[in-house]
Amino acid sequence: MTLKDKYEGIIKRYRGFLPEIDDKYIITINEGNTPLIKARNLSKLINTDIEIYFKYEGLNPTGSFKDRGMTMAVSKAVSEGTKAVICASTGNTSASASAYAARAGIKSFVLIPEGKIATGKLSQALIHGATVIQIKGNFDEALVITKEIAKEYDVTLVNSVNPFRLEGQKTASFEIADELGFAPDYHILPVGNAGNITAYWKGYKEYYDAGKIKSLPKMLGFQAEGAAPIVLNRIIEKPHTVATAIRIGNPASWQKAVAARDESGGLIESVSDEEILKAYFMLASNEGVFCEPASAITLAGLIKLSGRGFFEKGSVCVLTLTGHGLKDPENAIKVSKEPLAAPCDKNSVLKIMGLNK
Ligand code: AN7
Repeated sequence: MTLKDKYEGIIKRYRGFLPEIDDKYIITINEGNTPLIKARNLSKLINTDIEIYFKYEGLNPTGSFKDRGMTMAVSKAVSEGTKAVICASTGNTSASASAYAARAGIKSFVLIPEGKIATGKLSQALIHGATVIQIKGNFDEALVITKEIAKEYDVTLVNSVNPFRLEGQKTASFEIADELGFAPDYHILPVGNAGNITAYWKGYKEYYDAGKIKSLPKMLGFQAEGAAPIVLNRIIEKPHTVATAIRIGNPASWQKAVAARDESGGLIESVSDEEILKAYFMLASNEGVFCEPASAITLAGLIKLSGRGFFEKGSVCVLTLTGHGLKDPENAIKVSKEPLAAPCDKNSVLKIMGLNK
């Protein structure tokens, strides 16, 4: 590969499908181009005859899919002379916004719900130099404050209500279609603020209109039972779930997600925290793929649907694993066996290994 062909992020790769941004304003950390991993052991384990692929978005520069949207939103903000960005976040948006702002040399302000974001994400916002403001409230309340500030002051809102965010995020659909050579039959996503499912559906439709794919997937979204406003069709004032990334009770892209569901002939349903954690452990321990609990909801959803005979034999099903497991090590340790302790000698270790004769 020559330097000319070097991968430089989603804006350059998918320029023809994105709002125009002059090269000199592009802020990229080479996001995107994430692996599409075929499941090796899971189909058998859950007794299904569908083909399962993981779009492993945890391998983006800040460890989540948010980077695809953030390169667009921050580049656009920089092109307009913005000096600061602001977001409310359950964690990943704040990690991404602060990293892209650091790279752009502008300020970032992030509002997060106190005590309810995974440690890895908090460490990211802090080390990238954001002004981190923990509020005694939830994400939905933080978003209201954030939107008001962005309206009244000279700071750019980079939550997914910023349309450039969704533009960037839709490129994941392009990558999947480019790699498979066709669109999957089903695409499963976690639904929090509902931006990503909206973006993926937009991406698939644009590729279809451009003649790049000949069919469209059915979009299948999943919310956690304690934070399932779209499923229950009402705002949840006090959302709760172990999957803190999607602890959201009033999604900003609510109607757009409903449209993606209905236009595609898909569904949005919920699963319990118990099902989420079971899928989380199953994925890591059987496929070697470590994602955060919110991402594992996709597998929990697949298992639920598969159990009631939802999928036709041979269907191709892509699951977006939205964030890396290392963001939330506490949950990983909680669902796993405890490490074993041994005195510092070989025989004791062999005994624990079951190899003592
Ligand atoms: C790992 O970071 O809302 O439905 O503020 O971090 O597009 O909101 C994160 C959301 C799924 C849900 N998986 O996506 C935030 C934030 C992970 C996430 C979602 C999020 P949307």
